[in-house]
Amino acid sequence: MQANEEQLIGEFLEGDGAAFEKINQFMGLMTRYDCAIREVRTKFEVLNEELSYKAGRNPIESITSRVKRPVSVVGKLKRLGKPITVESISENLNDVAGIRVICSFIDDIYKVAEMLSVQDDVTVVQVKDYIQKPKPNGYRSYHMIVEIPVFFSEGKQMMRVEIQLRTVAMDFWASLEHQMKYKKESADRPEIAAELKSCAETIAATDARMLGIRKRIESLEKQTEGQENGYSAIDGIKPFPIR
Ligand code: 0O2
Repeated sequence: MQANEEQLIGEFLEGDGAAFEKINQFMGLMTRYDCAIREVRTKFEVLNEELSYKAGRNPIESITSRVKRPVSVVGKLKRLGKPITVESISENLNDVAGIRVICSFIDDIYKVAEMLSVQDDVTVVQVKDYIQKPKPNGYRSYHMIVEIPVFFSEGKQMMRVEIQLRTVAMDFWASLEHQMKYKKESADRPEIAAELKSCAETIAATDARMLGIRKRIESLEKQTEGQENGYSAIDGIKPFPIR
């Protein structure tokens, strides 16, 4: 926080030192969550870079992130019946730091999730696979809560980050569905909910078909490559080169 911001808040609180201290602690915690996001984002960027070099395509299309807004943090603590304190935030909330990883294909989601999980500074706290088991409304995504160490000036702190992995198509559905939730009166109507669910299923089927197409192309490329090298690449088994 900039010095003039501190001054402004101090003036706003009319010299209430205790409240000012709490705001300072809150801002400090939010900054630490922001740093945790950067650490996890870098891990995904590194994986994307390496996999793109190895496979000639990017498994990750884009990454977005956010630190939960103060009003949402307080709202969630209230909903959970937990104390509204700075300590309570890190004790009770897993999704203050959130990162969304948009992948090209369904198998990319599982590939990058697995590659992150096996890193020895990453602890997977929770996984919710809404791809294998979609929500009743049709929502699909792969959710993980991970804990990672972040090194600050006063030492190491374990920070939790919520990761949502989904395909471009799943993201398209979730973003529009999220927008329409705000128009509550129409979103609650069963025929609209059914239409939205049907769209989610069409999208899931399209995702599966796109993956099928990519796999067919890859297998054709392997065959051609094999023939060029004098190999026959049937079922991935490479016999001795034909002389
Ligand atoms: P925002 O603004 O995206 O942060 P919990 O976090 O455990 O208390 P829940 O619902 O059990 O609550 O967690 P879950 O299932 O892991 O979902 C958390 C996040 O997933 C939500 O965050 C949404 O971002 C997304 N999500 C879950 N279900 C849906 C859905 O049906 N539609 C859409 N569009 N997104 C969904 P927040 O906190 O709700 O909001």
